[in-house]
Amino acid sequence: MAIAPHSLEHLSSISHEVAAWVAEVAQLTVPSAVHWCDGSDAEFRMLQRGLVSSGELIPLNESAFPGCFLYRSDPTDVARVEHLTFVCTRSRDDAGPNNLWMAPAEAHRKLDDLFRGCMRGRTMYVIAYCMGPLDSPLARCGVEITDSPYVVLNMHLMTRMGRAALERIGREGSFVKGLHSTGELDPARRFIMHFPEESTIKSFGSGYGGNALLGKKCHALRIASWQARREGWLAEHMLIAGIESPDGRTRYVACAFPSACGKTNLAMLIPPASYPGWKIWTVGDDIAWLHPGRDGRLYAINPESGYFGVVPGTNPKTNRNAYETIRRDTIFTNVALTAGGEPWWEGLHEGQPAFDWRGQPYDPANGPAAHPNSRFTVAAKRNPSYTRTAEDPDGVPISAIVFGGRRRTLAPLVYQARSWNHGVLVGASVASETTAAATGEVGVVRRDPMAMKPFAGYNFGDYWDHWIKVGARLEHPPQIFHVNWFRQGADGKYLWPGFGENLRVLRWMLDRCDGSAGAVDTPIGHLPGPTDLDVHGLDLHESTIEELLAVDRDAWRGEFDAIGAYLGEYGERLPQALARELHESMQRLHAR
Ligand code: SAT
Ligand code: MN
Repeated sequence: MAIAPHSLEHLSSISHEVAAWVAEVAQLTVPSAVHWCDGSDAEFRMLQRGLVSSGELIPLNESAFPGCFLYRSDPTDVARVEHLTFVCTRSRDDAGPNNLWMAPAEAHRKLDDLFRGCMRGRTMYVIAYCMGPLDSPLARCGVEITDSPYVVLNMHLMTRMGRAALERIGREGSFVKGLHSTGELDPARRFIMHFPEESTIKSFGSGYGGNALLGKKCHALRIASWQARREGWLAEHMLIAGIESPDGRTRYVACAFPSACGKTNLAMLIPPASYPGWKIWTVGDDIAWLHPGRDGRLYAINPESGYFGVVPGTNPKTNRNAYETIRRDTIFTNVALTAGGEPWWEGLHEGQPAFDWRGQPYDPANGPAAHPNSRFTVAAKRNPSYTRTAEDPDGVPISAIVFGGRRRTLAPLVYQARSWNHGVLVGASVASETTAAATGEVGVVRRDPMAMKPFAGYNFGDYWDHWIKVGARLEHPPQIFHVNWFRQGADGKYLWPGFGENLRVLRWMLDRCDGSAGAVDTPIGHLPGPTDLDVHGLDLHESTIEELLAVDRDAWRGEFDAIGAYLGEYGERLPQALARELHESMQRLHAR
């Protein structure tokens, strides 16, 4: 078997390390062929054709959805598997109570046993990729080896991959190693292992999303968060959006919400008719790498170049940009199908499903037609609100950081932290109801600090300490806020209209950054006073606005007891500065 990169033969700069690792993996996994991905359109089309002829990809109605395909994953393999995801550091404490841990030697042994001979009769693909613009000093590279052509197609859409990335690795010499095989898709033989000290990922037994597209959560969050701590930056689960106001200024925000809580919708927001002259630009919808800049501000790049977004609920009203983006050149995973060969999902409000996400004739008795975690994969450039600043090697300056969760009660629509360190406490205290993005019960409130619970590659105590240190280096730190779009009334209906109207809340934040908007001081932070938030033209009763902006001291005391107990789990690793912020917040809540 030839393992030399035939198609890239003339490339003199292939790193010896890459070549040696590929040879080592080929020896372990015994593929029948090795394909070095060049990242070209021709390669993309060739792989697409192959998957169509094997029946794994279904071409969708070509006139309504040109260049679009449906992929059905194994029904047991439809979401991230947090209970099978491990951080394998030498010291268990370095992984922290926030991660499942396994000793590196044991994890390697376990996974190598699974990988041994697993690619027999299959092609092994070598995907060199760059997370971030190819010419950015803030970008970092990796190589994913996989036996899944579906993964290769997704990586084509989501990352800058192939020849140029391989060249950069050749120049730099360093890269993250990601080894992936779908194996037999047996949930009992499925593991996602991270070795941050070795910049290595091993993922076996799943072909889905964050389990298998190793550039995404595995590299750009878990491994990168570890690298970032060493190098003095932050790798975060955040969208990045530019907000252009009628005066022509564009200011950037980075927002951390858990999976399936509306990051993509906010990043692609279309201003309501009552906001003429405003425009939202999408820099990223899922991950931000944040670096202190020379001017004392915080700069962000989006390491990805495509979206892996939740499909259900997407329609012209909730997200017109996404709705238009995914009408061409998109891979749909686990959506339903109409009789006319068009994709269908709950919340589309047009057409009828004929086949559900498993490919069975649709019967409402079997549950939703599209899987609740069904996804679209599409290149970012397809998005009408895509901005070239996403390619800026230096990133975009961040004015505000926004944390948020999905909370039926308690958390008000918006509040502002008093300082950077208070903001770190606000982020560390985030709790949210679980969603279909991960396997497990949906709708249970759990602590999800900075929306990073499933993604921080090390001990949260050390992570918060790192946040505090990064803040101390910023002469002009972003203001930090918390939002909750999901507050419900006693009748179970959402109190806030959400979607485009969220711009009203963003506007208050930007005005706070400028010092031009009012606020009232409360024990949890600064909230808009009754006249500070623009609710003009919204059909909202005064009492609803009051409810949205209320701080129930008794309920918050209970919440802070829970936050204190949670932070206490980090023991010695909990930074002093954060313990102090917690103490002061408690004092404010108990003061009369
Ligand atoms: O499956 S992914 O991890 O890529 C998407 C998500 O859960 O945010
Ligand atoms: Mn995500």
